[in-house]
Amino acid sequence: MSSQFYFTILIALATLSACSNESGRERSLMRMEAVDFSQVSVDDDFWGPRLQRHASTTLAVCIDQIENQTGRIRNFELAALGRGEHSGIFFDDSDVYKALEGIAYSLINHPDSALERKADEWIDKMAASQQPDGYINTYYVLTGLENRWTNMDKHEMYCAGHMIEAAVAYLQATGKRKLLDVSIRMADHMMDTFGPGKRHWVPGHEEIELALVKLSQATGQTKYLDMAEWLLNERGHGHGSKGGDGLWDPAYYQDDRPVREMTDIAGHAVRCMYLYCGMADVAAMKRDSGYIAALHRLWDDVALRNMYITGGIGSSRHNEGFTEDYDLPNREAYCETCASVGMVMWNARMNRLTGDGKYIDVLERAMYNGALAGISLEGNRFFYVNPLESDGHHHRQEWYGCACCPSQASRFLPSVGGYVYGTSEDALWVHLYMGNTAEINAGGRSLRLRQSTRYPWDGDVEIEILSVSSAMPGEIRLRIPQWCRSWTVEVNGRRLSPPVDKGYAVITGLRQAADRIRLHMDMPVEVIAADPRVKANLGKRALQRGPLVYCAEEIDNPGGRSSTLLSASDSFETLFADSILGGINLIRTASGPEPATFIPYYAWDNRRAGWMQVWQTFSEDR
Ligand code: FUB
Ligand code: ZN
Repeated sequence: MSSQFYFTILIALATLSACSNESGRERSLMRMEAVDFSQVSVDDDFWGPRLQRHASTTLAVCIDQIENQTGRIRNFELAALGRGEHSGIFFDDSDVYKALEGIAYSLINHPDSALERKADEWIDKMAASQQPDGYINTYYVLTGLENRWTNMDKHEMYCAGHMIEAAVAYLQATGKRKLLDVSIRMADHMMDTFGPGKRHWVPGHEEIELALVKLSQATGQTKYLDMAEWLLNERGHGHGSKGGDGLWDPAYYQDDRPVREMTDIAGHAVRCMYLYCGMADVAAMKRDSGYIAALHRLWDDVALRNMYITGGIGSSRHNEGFTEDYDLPNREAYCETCASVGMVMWNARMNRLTGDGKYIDVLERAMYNGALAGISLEGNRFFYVNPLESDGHHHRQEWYGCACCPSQASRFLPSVGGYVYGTSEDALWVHLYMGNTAEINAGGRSLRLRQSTRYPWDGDVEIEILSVSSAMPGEIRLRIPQWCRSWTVEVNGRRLSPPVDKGYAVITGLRQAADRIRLHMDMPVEVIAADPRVKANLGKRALQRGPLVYCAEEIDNPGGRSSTLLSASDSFETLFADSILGGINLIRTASGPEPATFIPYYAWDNRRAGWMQVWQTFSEDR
């Protein structure tokens, strides 16, 4: 199911009864609530070591880069003094906020008082740099406050949005609200300056919209939600197009038409993702079916015509975004890490709006492939661009001049626990399979459960209800991934045949703590053909097993690229190799004279440099 490959095509435009622009805010349209990262402690053999390395290595790399190798913290110190030279790019503050958000998530699984002190120290410096009127942005404080709010492209609201996200995460993780108070003052400053009857404004890089919704939820103040909606509705009316640097047309900024009229993804990929997240959040709270209809159109355009098999998006380096439908070159693919993380964020929201598992299928694809490839196995190097083919010269780096992707990886990895579960009135939703203990407080009930699994290496999952404060939820909904063709489920050893609703097996009749659910999903190697309109993949096939897309690397295939040829008569064997790449399931062709070897795409470029390719030449017979 994507533009780049065939699977079952699911186009299910939800029909919504809510009226456009209805003002009632009594109830969100979201079909379910996410279970916050702070309630889920992830500890399995796949994610556990990654989260550990994130805490021990990734954050240390980011902190070192932010404090010592670059002047990002110095910018805050100078801005607090009100004098000095700004260093770096005008939106570098955002990397500090994103790393801080990553620290907040990390503190849940890895409490660390020294790290928390570091975060508090950063927050003190941020707060000290805030201007008396609430404005905060080191670039303009140090280069001339008189120029602030004159150029839509200068990311002032983007930086503010990342600050708000960090503030909300840090409050959830630690209970400390100093940065939240700073954020409130900045949000109030923005609302004093812009809004109905005040100045027009179109943020050139979205992010503030979703952040204002978070701020609204954290403070209970609907005015921030209203501001998010106002900003979304500013787009497409000519208010922003004169403010940029003149390099790009309005479509690059998603400012060429009102958001509710959008039909096709266009322009810069990360901006699109953050925009769609903001639209979904506002639509849910405002019960706006116009936004939701636009999101469904956009989702089809992304998932069916513009997405790589890795869940990556954005084929063009030129605009860090889109060209035309089905233009999905492999070697030149841009697939920015931030955009894959954006796909995770947006699809989580679409799932919450609709209760449809197809969004988690895309989320999982982006999470395990496009996004996870963005960070090295040791956690100390990052990809910005994620091609699906390389001649051996594309490598992760410790940092980038524009460091949006390293800081994105630093907040994405430890946030994965927040995508595992959802709750609705009388149901617990299990979206993703990863080992964790969760303490879920929702609907007046507190539920403790343990999920155990070797996923993504096999498809066996056990969920044990450890305790429940009152009656069990009426339903437990287990996602049956789209890649899975055959599965079974047992409760307390008894095989069930539950109904499946929009990709979820609906288990009812659970009564008590100690109830145990076992899900088995067959996980064979799948040979995937691209949509024939993707010229780059004509005559090629890719391998996928469970949620993981596989690739061939030179080091495992010394016979050269031609040795990875796939044919219709191939059979495959899988082999868990615990000494390779941190422990992976290899795939080998079990037929043909010279077996070819394939590794998960996320793990490429962690050994000796060499060529890599996801799509292999295919012939009907060998
Ligand atoms: O402009 C901020 C971030 O830097 C964007 O999201 C990335 O694409 C990179 O350009
Ligand atoms: Zn990035």
